[in-house]
Formats: sequence, C-alpha cells, structure tokens
Amino acid sequence: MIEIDPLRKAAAEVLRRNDRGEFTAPSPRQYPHLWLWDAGFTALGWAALGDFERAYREVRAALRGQWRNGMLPHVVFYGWPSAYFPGADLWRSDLAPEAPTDLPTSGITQPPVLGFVIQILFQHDPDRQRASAFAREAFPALRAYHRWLHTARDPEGIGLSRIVHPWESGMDNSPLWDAPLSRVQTEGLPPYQRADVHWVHEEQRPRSIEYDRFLALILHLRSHRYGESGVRSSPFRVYDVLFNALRHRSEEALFVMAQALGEPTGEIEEWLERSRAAFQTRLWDPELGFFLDWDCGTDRRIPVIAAGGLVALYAGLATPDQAKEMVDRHLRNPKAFAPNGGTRYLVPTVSKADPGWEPRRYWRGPIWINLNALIAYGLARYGFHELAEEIHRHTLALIAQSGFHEYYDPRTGEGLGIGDFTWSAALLLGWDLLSG
Ligand code: 9WN
Repeated sequence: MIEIDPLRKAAAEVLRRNDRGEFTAPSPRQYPHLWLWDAGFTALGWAALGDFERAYREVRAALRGQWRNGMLPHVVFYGWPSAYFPGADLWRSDLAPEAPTDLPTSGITQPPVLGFVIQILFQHDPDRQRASAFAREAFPALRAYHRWLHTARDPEGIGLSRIVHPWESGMDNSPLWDAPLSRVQTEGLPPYQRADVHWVHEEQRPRSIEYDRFLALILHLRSHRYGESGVRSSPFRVYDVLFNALRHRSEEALFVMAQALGEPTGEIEEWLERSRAAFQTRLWDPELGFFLDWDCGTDRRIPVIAAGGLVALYAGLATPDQAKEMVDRHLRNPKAFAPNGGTRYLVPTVSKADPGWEPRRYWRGPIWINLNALIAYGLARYGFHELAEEIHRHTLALIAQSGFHEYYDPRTGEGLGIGDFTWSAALLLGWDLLSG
C-alpha cells in the first residue's frame, strides 16, 4: 500500500522549489520559462494546495503572453535570457505585428487546456467573489484564443484545428510525426547547439534529425512573421486528436462558464457541434477501432496508435461503443498498451505494437503523468472506473518508486528525463480536480 501523504508533501516541495514568483518553471534547469499547457496543470497543483491566488497568478502569467490575434504562445520567455534553446533570440516574436511588445514569446501554441482549468478553479475556489472576478477576467481572453483556433487554425472550416509544429502537440517526437516531419527540408539550416542534452541523456531525447526539422519549421514560420501564409504553406500540418480533444473539453468548460457569467453561448455551441462531427467523420478509424491523427499533407489518417487518441474520452467525443472498442482492442491489450511480461505500468505513450515504439525515448513510449491523468478521467467519464483506478495506482507507484520525473520507463518504472518536474508533482496533487 502506497502512503499518499509523504508523496503530497514531496510534491508541494517540488512546486515551491520551481516557483519563480510570477510563474512556475516546468524545471528551472531544463525548462526555465513558462510553457502553456504546463501552466494549466501547474495551476491545478496550486489549487489543490488551497493556494488559489497562486493558481490564478499562473494562469494570468500564461495569458500575459497572448497575441493580439488571440493566440496563446507555447512559451512565454519570463526570465530570458537563459541557456534554453531555442530561446527568444531564435523565435524573434518581435517580427510579428500581433505579438506583445514588452515580453518575448514563441510563435506557436500548445494544447488548449486553460479553458477547462479555469472552470475547475472557478468551481473549487471557496471564495466565490474572487472566483467570479477571476472568471470574468479570464473568460474573454480564452474566448479570443478559441476563436483564433477556429479561424487561423481551421482555414477550411472543417471543425478541427491544425497544428503546424510537433511542439504544438506537446508530444514533440511522437511516432505520429515521423511521416509528416519527413517532408520538412533541412538544407541550409544554420549550425546550432542543442541545450536539451546537457542535463538529460540524449538517448532519452529527440534525435538530431528531428531537432533539425523542429528548427527548420520555426524558421519557416518566422520567415512569414508567424502569419497565416506561413501556416498555409507549412510542410507540417496535422489535425491531432489530443490537441483537438483538449480544445473540445475546454470548450465544454467555456460553455458552462459562459452560462455562469451570462455571456452568449451560441458560438461555443456551434464549435462543440462541429468538432463532435469532425471527430466522427475524419478522426475515427473504423478498421483500427481508434481515433487517429490526420495528415493534411497526404489527406489521410496517420496509422499510429498513440495514447493521445485515448484523450478523446476525456472530452466525451467517443460513442460508448467506440470507447469500449478502444479499451478492449488497445488499452487492455497486452500487445498494445496493457502490461505484459515486458511492461509493468500503464499507459505507455505509444502502443507497443507500433514499429516506432521506444520505451525510453521521450514521447515515443515512456509514461507521462499528464496523459495518465487525462486518460483516467476519460475512462471514468465512460464508466470504466476500475481501469481509471488502476491507472491512478500505477501513477502513484511510479512516483513512489522514482520521484517526480518528467517521464518513466513502462518496463521498469525508472524515472527518465529531468527530475523534479513540475506537472508530475502538480497532477499528483490535483488529480481529483481533473474530474471537473
Ligand atoms: C519544447 C515543458 C515542455 C512541455 C512539452 C515537452 C517539452 C519542449 C522541449 O517540454 O517540450 O516545447 O524543449 O523539449 O515535450 O510537452 O510542455 O515542460
């Protein structure tokens, strides 16, 4: 039996150590700035500690990076300069007319979690006046962000937002991107020095060829001043299940918030309806029985079974039959996600049956705490309570064994990547809050 109290205490210490005052660094050494989806998970951790003021400060810090067109950038460079690469000097957000002029940011976004995070904070803050004041302040910024996701990132109006860089998915080197990334040309790329392999062994990080392509994509978008022409001509354009599922879950939350605040709901209802339909017509793969990403370059689904697909459940986007099929054929299948002689823990980021599966390399196989939390609550939403509990138990076991690592080897439970990682601590604390 794992004792939860010492783990909570240790998690609170990680949050406090990584607290930089105006934001919480995902890791002060490896990631010394603010990252968008990290900030959302981190705010839940602060709320679970009862520190709602601090949780609001985290969200505000992310919103402070907002561009005039509504985009929320994936990195806000508080604390710049630092040793992080690629830094503000490479992104050059000052080239974009919509970017803030007083704070450097990146020029791409990350999974839209803040919508459901602000609803959770609103629901749980015991100080109702403070909760309403914050909701009123944050709602317009979030609505503007989602409008941007539905226009700039859905130029064909199909009801899904495209990502134009793997970093926008948050799952940087997933095998999902192998095919679309292979089309990114890297000739003429200026020489550069990676900083990510300073603290973490390079076998646990993306390969150099992927880094070259990550940078080539940034330079492409930058040469278009991060405007629509760059998005349209990007060699990497994907409708990602995880990204769009989190967008949908956040829009469910924005709908509830709009009702509570007396704001119009029609636009949000339309968003919800359109993404529900698009998940069925475009992303559900009846042969594989799973939600798959869509590659706009080939106009086909990407046949990679990744844990992000299961996050569709968190947004309620599967029919009950689809949920059952995903669980029976994939999640409970020892050849895919379930433990077998080789792996002991749920949920590896990629099915073991996928040829791209690598149990120690970043988003190609290891377990990440944020995906476990989202998948567990997705399962609970569909009534798979035992399986949700099992994922929670496995998560606690990983943390008890190896501490608050960035990710974990699903075979041994060994902690990989950087240690003292903020969202692993924040979600241990805030796990129950994710239920809504
Ligand atoms: C690039 C901060 C971020 C996470 C991402 C994770 C990693 C950055 C990097 O770290 O990405 O954005 O430098 O590797 O993949 O999900 O938000 O924790």
